[in-house]
Amino acid sequence: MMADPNDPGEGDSDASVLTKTKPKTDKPPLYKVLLLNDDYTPMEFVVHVLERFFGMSHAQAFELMLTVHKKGLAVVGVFSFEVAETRVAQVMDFARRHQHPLQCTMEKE
Ligand code: TYC
Repeated sequence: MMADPNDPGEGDSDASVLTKTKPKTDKPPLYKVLLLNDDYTPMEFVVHVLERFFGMSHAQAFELMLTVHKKGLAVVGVFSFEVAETRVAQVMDFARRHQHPLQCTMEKE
């Protein structure tokens, strides 16, 4: 016997599917974009990356580059998932095209 195509079956009326209520006020998750130090990427290149992809002034970019150089890493900014993912991809692609080993990653806040 063929199933009646108009019969919703259990799919639409399954009492075992629990309804989860999610408050609309939940803030979207934020992601930190981190820049990592290495021994080879030129300082001026890192400064340029920070100006170009993160809209920093030369002074801000230079200061953050020095923080990464001295401490090993630093948070460049905090963004939505999509923006963080795009910035990381832009930095990694730009570094790769210039054959620098610069690493940029993201992590959930
Ligand atoms: N340590 C690098 C140098 O001495 C400079 C550098 C800074 C590299 C920050 C990466 O994220 C970085 N040339």
